[in-house]
Amino acid sequence: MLKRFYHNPIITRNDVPDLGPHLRDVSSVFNPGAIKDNDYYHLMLRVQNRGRETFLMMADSNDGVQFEIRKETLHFIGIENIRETIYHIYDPRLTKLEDTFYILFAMDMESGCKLGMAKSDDLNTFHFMGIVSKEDNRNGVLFPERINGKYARFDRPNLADNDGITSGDTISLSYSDDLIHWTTHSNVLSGRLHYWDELIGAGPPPIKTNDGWLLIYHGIATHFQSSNIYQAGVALFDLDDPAKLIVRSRYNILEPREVYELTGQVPNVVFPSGLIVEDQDKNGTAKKNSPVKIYYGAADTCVGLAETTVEELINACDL
Ligand code: BMA
Repeated sequence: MLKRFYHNPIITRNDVPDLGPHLRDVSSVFNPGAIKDNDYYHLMLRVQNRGRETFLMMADSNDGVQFEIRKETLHFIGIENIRETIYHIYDPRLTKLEDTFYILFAMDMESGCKLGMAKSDDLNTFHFMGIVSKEDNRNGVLFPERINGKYARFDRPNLADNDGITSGDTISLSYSDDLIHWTTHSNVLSGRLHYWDELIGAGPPPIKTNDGWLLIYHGIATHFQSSNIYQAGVALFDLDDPAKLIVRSRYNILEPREVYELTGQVPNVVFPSGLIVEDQDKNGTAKKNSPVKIYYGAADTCVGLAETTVEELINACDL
């Protein structure tokens, strides 16, 4: 139901500037965070070089389609104080909250995958805030406003069952008073075994609509022998109490179909991670007829753009 931009993919590895040996002829660029500010669109890209090392890079645009990638890699100031080895920092999600840009991202470390958090006032300088999850956790997305005075996020702990087998089939809601210490409030969305979304994780940060908090999430069908299929779906949560699921889509709204989604570093993947609502009211509520741009990683190799409206996304929940 999402409409792919006619000239997809909008960013490929050929667009990544040559920054010397560590960033020359890179392998892939995918899973970007996105934010619009002062009429400018910004992506935070995940770039992998030929050593399969990961870098984050910013890209800017005045139309949301043609991006120019900055000729520098991004550094979270202060992250060098972490003693443990960090292998990869990836899948950033961007939220503007009370005039500050916040970034939640996955950190592959010696002790497993955790959520890291950083902030920026200007999207030029970024400050590491800390590791903000204990257990194996990823796909953290910060709400763009406080809920009943508290900061809120969806996240996706990898829960271990009695046999110690971990599974990412549950999205949780967590609250915090200081953005650093988080407490899980409850599980809000579960995977549906045998169907399109057996394992799940939040996509871009939730958007506020008059009908509720709208969340695009990725679902993974794991019951095919040769490869998992990553798709996108949508769910709606209560505005005052986002622990309450109102409705979720029965069908996916985007699935791998185009060649650049079907083949690549990891085949059969669409992974939405950035979303921009074009029209909001003064309170940050998305207007129903607002165009929506969704940026997604395709096959862990390049960046696609899909377009829709708030209304279409809400309607998709009810199918
Ligand atoms: C997930 C994450 C994503 C990736 C996806 C498909 O588990 O690692 O970053 O895009 O798998 O490989």
